[in-house]
This record gives sequence, structure tokens and C-alpha cells, in this order.
Amino acid sequence: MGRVVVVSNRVAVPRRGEPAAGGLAVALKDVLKAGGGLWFGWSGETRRESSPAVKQVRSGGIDYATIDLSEQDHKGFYAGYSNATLWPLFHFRLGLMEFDRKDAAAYRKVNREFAQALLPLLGPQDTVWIHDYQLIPMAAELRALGAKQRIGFFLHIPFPPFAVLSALPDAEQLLRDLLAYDLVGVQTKRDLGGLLNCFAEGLGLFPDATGGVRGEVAGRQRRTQLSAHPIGIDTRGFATIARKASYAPEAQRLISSMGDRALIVGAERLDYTKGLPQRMRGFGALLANFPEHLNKVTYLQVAARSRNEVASYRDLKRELDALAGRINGDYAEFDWTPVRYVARAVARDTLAGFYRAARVGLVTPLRDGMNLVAKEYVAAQDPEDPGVLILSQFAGAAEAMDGALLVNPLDAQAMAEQLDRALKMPLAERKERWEGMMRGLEDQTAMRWAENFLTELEEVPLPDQDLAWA
Ligand code: GDG
Repeated sequence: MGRVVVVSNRVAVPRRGEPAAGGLAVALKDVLKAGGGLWFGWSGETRRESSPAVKQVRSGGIDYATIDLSEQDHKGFYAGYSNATLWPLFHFRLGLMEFDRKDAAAYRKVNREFAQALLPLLGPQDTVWIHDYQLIPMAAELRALGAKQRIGFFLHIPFPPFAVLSALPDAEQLLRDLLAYDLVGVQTKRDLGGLLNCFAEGLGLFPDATGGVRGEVAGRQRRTQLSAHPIGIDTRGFATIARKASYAPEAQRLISSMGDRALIVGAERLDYTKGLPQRMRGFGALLANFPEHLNKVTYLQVAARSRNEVASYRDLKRELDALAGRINGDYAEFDWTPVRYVARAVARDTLAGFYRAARVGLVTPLRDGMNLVAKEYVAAQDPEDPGVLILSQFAGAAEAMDGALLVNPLDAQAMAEQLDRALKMPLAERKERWEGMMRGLEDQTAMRWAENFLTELEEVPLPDQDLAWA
């Protein structure tokens, strides 16, 4: 058995004085620790010229290897093609998608540099697991250099159908790049449907009886297994953090500032996929149409600034500032502010305490691969007095969380109705809904997700010549 080698754009190298990483990083680290693994990716540093030098450190039984990128390549690769082209495209937002051949070339170049830097670090028996939309072509670049190891890919964001993906001028190339993997995993059945539709309509490839497609890569036939692997969280761990954090000064300050008002909470990166303006409008509709909640409810939105170098993210910040200001201007009393809007990140533990203090978790993305906030909100609840999750039907999490009140975030009136229902929901119904969801979360943890993906990857039969080589 070789090692597991995880590749992601950013690498969670532990640094002294920094807070512990979140659930996904923890799950990946546990997997890597078990097999003496390696985590490879970008160092987080740019320089005038790109540098092939690999920096390696070992910490907690895991090897970390990172490379620097040139400023210009990183801009085209990250702010450009990854976040201004692929991110909106894969979230069905064609109107926000930009395309520039220079950025597409930088994306390819960075993926090639990743492959060139990683290849010498790989042993023949290693299993490589590449993550997310920034690195789709990396396996094709590794294969072009002769890599024969098992390589898997997991896409954390949605996979759109070909009617959407085909807006990308190099859509077919991107699909062909996926054929270099032995296993491609997506979050949900809906995403798997999108992926299969893209292979069928984009490349004329149809799945065999066991859910794989065949195609040619670097002059040889390969088979790629396709499957859905919904990601989870460290459910027990998060529940413990939330219980402790609810006694910490921050949560106590929040609770005492609420008086006997109910709290609605939302927390995410400030991103246009998360449906933040729609959520503000839904809350506004609650106050307008259900006046019994006036001065009885407060909506706290934590919106951590993100990707400020992309123009659409700056526009979103302005829109939210205006919406929060308008709702407060229209409805506030001298002793009540309906919307508390915090446009910066708060510490993870503090956030967990806030979730636990909230009667309603309001999670309304317009599209989302999974959405971990929905899962964290549920895990954070007090089993004796749990809150209610209101969840967008467009989040991957909605596929399995049937105790949530589902909502179409574009329908402000529907959101107001669900908020009213959640705020009035009796304890017995809250408990029943919560217990069902919690059972699901305890079953589908981040660790189980990683183990299932890697087990499936290990079981994928490799072409005969590859086995002979290994
Ligand atoms: C991508 C996919 C998929 C949020 N605000 C703060 C903060 N957070 C934490 C949450 C949660 C994480 O960030 C966000 O995870 P999500 O899953 O909700 O969203 P993305 O960042 O878009 O993640 C998504 C995920 O990958 C995993 O596959 O579920 O669909 O888009 O953990 O708690 N953390 C802190 N302060 C904040 O203010 N510390």
C-alpha cells in the first residue's frame, strides 16, 4: 500500500498561533495521518517569477509540500479562470461569468506546474486525491508526464448540465480532462445527473452498467468511475464545540442582548451564490407581512469578506449594506434593531455558540454543492430545545436533510411564511425534525465521506498495463 496524497489549491499547513482548521481540513488530516500521507498545493505566496522549488515540512505525522506561484499566473488562475469563470458557471450564473483566453492559459499553466512539482514526490503505489474546480486538468497534466497512479477527483461545488456548461468556450476540453481520473466524485445525485448529461451531450459518452465512462487520454483508453459522495462534518466534535461555546462570553453577550426576542442566524462567506440579498428580502417580507413578529425577532447575519479582488464580490457587499440599512431604517425601534449585519469573519467556536443560541438557522443559497453551515447549525443545537433549519432547495444539503423547512430563496413571500412557521413551531415538532437530521449527520460524517471516497478509488480496476507498472 502506498500513501494517500491530497492535492488542493490551498494547503492547511499548521502554523503556530493560528486557530485550528475547520471540519474538512480535520477530516483530510485524519485520513492522511492514518497512512503517513502527503498534502500538496499552493503555499499561499506569490512572487515575481514562478518557482519550481517545493517547500516541505512535516507536522503531526503528515508531510506538507507547497509551491509558490508567480503573481501574474496566480491572478489569471485564481481570480480569473477559477473564480470569475468556473465558479459562476458551475453555480448556474452565466450572467456573471467572464472569459479570457489569457486566464484560461494561466489556469492550464498552473495545473501543469502543480503536476510537474508533484510528480517527483510520488511513489508508484501512492493514491492521489485532487480537490475542486481550481485543479480539474491536473490529472491530465500528470498523465501527460507519465503518471500511472490511481488518481481521484472530488468537486465540492455543483456540476451543471451541458446546457449551462456549454457556455464555456473550452467546455469539451474540461470534460476530456476529467477522463484522466480513475474516479470523479460529486456531492449529490443532482450533480451526478449534471455530470452524466455533460458527458453524453458534450462528448457522446454514456455510462456503462457500473457507472463509469470510457475515453482516450494521452493516446490510451481509460475508464473513469463517476459517483456521488455527499460531504459531512465532524458532527460530534462540532456539537461539543457549540455546547462549550454557548457558555463563552460572546454567546452570553449575544443571548443577554436579545432579551426575550427570538434569534435568526445566517453565516457564510460574502458570496453571490449564498443568496444573501434574497435572505434579507425574505426577512423584510416577514416584518412586512407578519407584524406580530415586530420587535420580537432579530436576524444576525455574519458575512465573512471573501474574494475581494473579483468585482462582483465588491458589488454584492454594497447591495447588502443598502438592504440591511433599508430594513433597519423601515422597521427599527429606538430599542430594537431588526438586522444585525456583521461583514467580517467571527471565530469558529463563537459562531458555533451563535448557532446554538438561534431559534432559526436561515441557509438560502441560490446554488451550493453541499453547504456545511446547514449541517453545523443542526449539530450545534441543544437536544432539549433545538432550533429550526430553513434551507434552500438548491443546496446539496437539501437532498438528505428532510427535517428542514425547504424554501426557494427567490420567493421572498415563501421565505417569510417559512420563517413565521419556524418561529411558531412547537417544541415536539422541532425535536422530531432535529432528531431525524442529527441521525443522518452522525452517520454521514466528514471522516466517513473521505473513507468512502478513498475506498471506492482503491477498488477501481486500473488498466492492465498500469497494474503491471505498479
Ligand atoms: C464549498 C462549497 C461545500 C462561515 N462564516 C464563517 C465561517 N464559516 C465557515 C462555516 C463552514 C464554512 O465556512 C463554509 O462552508 P460551506 O459548505 O457552507 O461553503 P463554501 O465555503 O462555499 O464551501 C460548499 C463545501 O465546499 C465543502 O465541500 O459544502 O457547497 O461551496 O464551515 O462554518 N467560519 C468562521 N468564521 C466565519 O465568519 N470561522
